[in-house]
Amino acid sequence: MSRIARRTMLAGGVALPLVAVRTRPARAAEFAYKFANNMAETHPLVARTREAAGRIREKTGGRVEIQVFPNSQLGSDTDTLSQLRSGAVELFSLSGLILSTLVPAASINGVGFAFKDYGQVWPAMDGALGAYVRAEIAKRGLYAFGKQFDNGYRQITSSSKPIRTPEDLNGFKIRVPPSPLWTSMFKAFGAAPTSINFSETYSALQTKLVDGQENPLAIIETAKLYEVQKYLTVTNHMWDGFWILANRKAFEAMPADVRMIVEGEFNASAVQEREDVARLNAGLRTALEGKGVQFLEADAAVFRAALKKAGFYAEWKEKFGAEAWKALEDAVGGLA
Ligand code: X2X
Repeated sequence: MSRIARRTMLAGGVALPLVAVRTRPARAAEFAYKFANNMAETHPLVARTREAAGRIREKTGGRVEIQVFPNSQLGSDTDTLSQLRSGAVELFSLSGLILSTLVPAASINGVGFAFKDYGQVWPAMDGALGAYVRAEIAKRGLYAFGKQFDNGYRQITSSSKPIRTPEDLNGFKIRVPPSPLWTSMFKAFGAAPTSINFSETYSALQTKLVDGQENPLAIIETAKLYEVQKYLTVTNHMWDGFWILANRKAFEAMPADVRMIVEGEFNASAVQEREDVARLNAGLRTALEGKGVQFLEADAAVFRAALKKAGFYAEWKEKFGAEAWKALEDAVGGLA
């Protein structure tokens, strides 16, 4: 109710106490934060994020109100990362590989064929390798929560031809997310990669600006990429996850006990989302085949040998530096 309206009422001699005519909630949240992500509404990351927000509201007695914006509603990943840094967005889940444009070490988990399986992924990312990356993130004014959401093992899709061997990638026009490691990797395969944010990927495939892309099955399904792609090659060429990032000033504006609730609930949701993705994966091949996608098996050893021959591992060992490379090899064994 505006001040003028209130005055009018008083002038009119209405005896209602002011509190009875308030139209806004009794108490606005002390911390009203935005959480951005690039996932379709149907991806488990979105539901788990909303659940975390609900538990946080409850456990903080309404002091913290987190509004979730899926589907790159607040902008592309590149754009949202800028907003996170400026504080226009307070929370954002982002692939470490894209974050590497700001924090170079954050793409370390994307080194081709590094993680044999999830039995290597989670101990590393929840352990020493993840701690190393989080410390690097902290140097850039951002705060990364302890647990990551799973994105998944990435697979190559194509609308133009089946990809069976690294030679099939020769000159292949493929969308990759904006990140030097992705571009380097697909150049090493001999492909012609173009950096495109996820928010533009469906239309880039639909208009044939590019012929292919690579993503985990859960995204190919929930973002409906199967509508514009025909073949899927099971390469498992990289494992990718989403850091849950906070603008550090916004995070530290909350008292310590509130921060603990916020991070604790997001971490709990991240662990549940990992299980959701694992469960989804079990049925996704059949589901996607049912939608007309043709699956092909790839010999990972042949793809890996192609990267090695092109000097990919040597290049990235040099770029990441000895400390980061050791943290990775401690987790997955010798690479180069
Ligand atoms: O941009 C992609 O391909 C996605 C959705 O997997 C990431 O966020 C890295």
